[in-house]
Amino acid sequence: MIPASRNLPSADAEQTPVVAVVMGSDSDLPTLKPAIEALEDFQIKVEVRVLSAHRTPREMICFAQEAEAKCLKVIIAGAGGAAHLPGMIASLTTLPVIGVPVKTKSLSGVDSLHSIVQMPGGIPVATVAIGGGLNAGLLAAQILALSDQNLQIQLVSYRKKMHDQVINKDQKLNE
Ligand code: RP5
Repeated sequence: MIPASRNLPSADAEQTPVVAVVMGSDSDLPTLKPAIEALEDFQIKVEVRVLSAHRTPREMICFAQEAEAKCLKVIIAGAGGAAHLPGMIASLTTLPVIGVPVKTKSLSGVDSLHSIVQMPGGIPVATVAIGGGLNAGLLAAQILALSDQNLQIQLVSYRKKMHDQVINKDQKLNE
């Protein structure tokens, strides 16, 4: 069944976040900030939440269960250490979940990476690199661009800018 909130009038729809950036602790914010900033640069409305799979499990479940009805389209979830937050959220929704392994002091984030990337078959989490907040934001934008031509154009222009920067640097080295 299509949730009633999907039929929002367009003014309200513009105000409704379509991507959620969730982190296990506010200490994860520096890692997730590039995702938030990239999405905002593309004028994508973002909901930012601190929700812990082990410290606030009920709130996390509530968020994941309500995500689709709230018209969210993609969830980015970052956590460190025994980083079960992205997988737990993915188990409660069929929205695409992008996992961001947060770098840790003791194991440099390899623990986070393994926790997030090694999901058993059936419940996928699209995992980016350790500390890969920027790519998580860009991947979320690319998913949204599948049904948003204006966003697709912006992404092409973002890539062109990157391309031109490399060409300029290459030319300068050979001047
Ligand atoms: C995880 O534990 C969080 O995602 C964070 O990366 C890590 C440490 O949390 P704090 O002790 O900084 O709150 O749940």
